[in-house]
Amino acid sequence: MEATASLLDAAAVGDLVLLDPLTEESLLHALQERFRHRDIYTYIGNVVISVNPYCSLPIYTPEKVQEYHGCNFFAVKPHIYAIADDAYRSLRDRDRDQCILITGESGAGKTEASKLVMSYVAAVCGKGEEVTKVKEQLLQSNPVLEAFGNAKTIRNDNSSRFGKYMDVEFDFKGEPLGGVISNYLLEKSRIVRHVRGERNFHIFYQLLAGGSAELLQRLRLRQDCRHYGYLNRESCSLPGVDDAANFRAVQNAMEVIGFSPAEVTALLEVTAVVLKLGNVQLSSRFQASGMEACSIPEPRELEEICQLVGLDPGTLEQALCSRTVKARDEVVLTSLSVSQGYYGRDALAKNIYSRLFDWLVNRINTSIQVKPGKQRKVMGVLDIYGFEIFQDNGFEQFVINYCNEKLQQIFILLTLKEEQEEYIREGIQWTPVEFFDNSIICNLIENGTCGILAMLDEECLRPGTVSEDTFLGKLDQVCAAHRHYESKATQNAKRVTDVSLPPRCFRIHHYAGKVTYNATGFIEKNNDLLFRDLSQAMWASRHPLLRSLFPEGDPQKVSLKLPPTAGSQFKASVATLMKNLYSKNPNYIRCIKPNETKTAMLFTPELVLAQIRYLGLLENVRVRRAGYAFRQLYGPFLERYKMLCKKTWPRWAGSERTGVEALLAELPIPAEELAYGHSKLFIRSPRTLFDLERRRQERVAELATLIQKMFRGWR
Ligand code: AD9
Ligand code: MG
Repeated sequence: MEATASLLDAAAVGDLVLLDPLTEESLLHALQERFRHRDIYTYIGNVVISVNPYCSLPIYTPEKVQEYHGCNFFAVKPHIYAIADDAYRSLRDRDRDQCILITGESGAGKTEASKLVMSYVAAVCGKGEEVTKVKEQLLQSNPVLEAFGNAKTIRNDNSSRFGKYMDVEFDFKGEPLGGVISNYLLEKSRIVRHVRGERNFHIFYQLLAGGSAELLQRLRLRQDCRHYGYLNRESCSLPGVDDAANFRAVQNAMEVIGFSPAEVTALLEVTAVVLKLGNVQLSSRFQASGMEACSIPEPRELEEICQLVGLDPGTLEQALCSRTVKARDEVVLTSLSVSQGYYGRDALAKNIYSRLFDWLVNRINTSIQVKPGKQRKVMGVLDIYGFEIFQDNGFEQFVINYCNEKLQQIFILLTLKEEQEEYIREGIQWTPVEFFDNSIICNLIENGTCGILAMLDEECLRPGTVSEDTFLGKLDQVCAAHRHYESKATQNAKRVTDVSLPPRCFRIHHYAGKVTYNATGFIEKNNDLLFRDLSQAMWASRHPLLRSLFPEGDPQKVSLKLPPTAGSQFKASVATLMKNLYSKNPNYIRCIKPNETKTAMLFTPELVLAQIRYLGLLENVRVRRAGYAFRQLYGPFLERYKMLCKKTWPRWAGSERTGVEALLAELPIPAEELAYGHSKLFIRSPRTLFDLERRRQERVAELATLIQKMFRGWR
């Protein structure tokens, strides 16, 4: 039992529930010591903390899979395979749907962790031709989604720019049937802009590096990525990354999933359109009326786009350079300025790509979905962006942190629920514990009419001039008294002078810390509008895939209703996700990034400490040992400690439980420290367990000396 094997060396504790004393420092110290010994995994109960080693460790071999297959969770070293195995067996044998929630900041190892879980489960969940095919399809969804949804960022060379939740479905024998993937909030702004040193989504570089001459010609693409305005002109390739080989892997993966050659071609054609849109240059021209207008002086790129997707160049040009406005019964065509034209062009590229990504997820789902009516058990894996606190935090950080706030809420609810259920199962009295309930922060953001998201929507819908200032004014009116909200106005009222807020900012006190959000861009990003002329132009295309991405472009279906805002869509999908997670048995993997430089085996304490806070690990331990810090089945407990009592040593003839009772009755342990459940013993504080362990070690030493003496006597 690794969890208590070396308890007297607190730094090497495999389960932080047993830390004593429990402080941020002791937690940090324990993780650092374990990391120094290359133990990257540590538990908090059945929560796994994973510290990214940034180098390959020999702990994911087929032998390791065997070692953890069917293991006793607490009898082996902490490992991600142990949690995967425990979750899988609980699903298969006890019919409990599972979810695996993976959180952590960018580069902490979430995506790697999700792949390790999936590959472990794939390795142990059945054989046979049909099953192998399903497994292959499920696993091959990764390279495809990573190609289209991941990019190199400063923090991570393979950063997921979308949130992903995948339900894998199993039959009653525990063999996989298929699955469903949901995606959240793709960072589409990356399509048109990325900071120096980062890249656009991998697929563009992969396509240019790996596409055959024939394919590129067909897509009217040039191989040199520096030719494309949306791609990084400085560095197209990445050290250690073979974009061409990855493209072949993506093509192969699509084939395995079941994409037809025509679908792959259509997908790549639309991808090429996005890339080429970035090269459509606009310039200003003066009309006869003297008004400035926008035009496309060099039509080649535009014409090629139109050839690719069956569009009339005149239609696209008009949609890019002008806008139809309805005034009373008249339809007037007004010319756009060059900057408006570029704004529309970029909005179009972002919209095409993000809708294409949604299409891709749906297409994969069509292949892997399970036929209705089949009985199934489900294991969900969530790989989603962690809490973000940057120098400058915008709308994206706001929604990401909202999502994390919800995950923290569900974590507390589920952990407490699980604890409670275990106590009820074991027939032990449950006394509720004090913990920080973050629903007050969730409410501040999502409350129906007076939450921040609702007020933002209201501003977006209001006719007339709306701006971030009016939005902030409204927030101040409604939220001023909220404990977790702070703005210039509330600071003035409360005469807070310590950390002043920059202009146009508000601050939220999240469970993981205070975050200052800059409201600039909130309204535009929440609105996420695409000029109607552009969606109508796309719908006019003869390319079935492109056309299907813009159903609202059908002139017959012109609706006066505004589409749902980005914030309200996100809120709705988070609500669905929470409902889904709440119905399952949760398993947590909390990932930590130990350094900023992606250096192998380097641990920067300040950086880890910040994450211990963001991840709420201390709260995690507190909730976890809310009632009793330690619990174990009577059998293994008696086996380990029976030497401490003459009655139970070397053998106890009665039941395991009476043996444990007899053993503990001999020791000076206060009664309130212990509780006897139906199958398990519960110990309230870690100290009692340490004490038992110390006694055991002393007894082992005594016995060893005794045996030595006996040997000497014999000789
Ligand atoms: V992001 O929020 O998507 O930007 P992730 O997903 O948390 O981020 P990712 O899993 O992509 O991070 O890990 C980043 C890099 O760390 C990987 O590309 C690996 O090089 C490295 N890594 C992560 N986990 C492990 C591991 N268990 N062993 C070795 C690892 N290397
Ligand atoms: Mg990732």
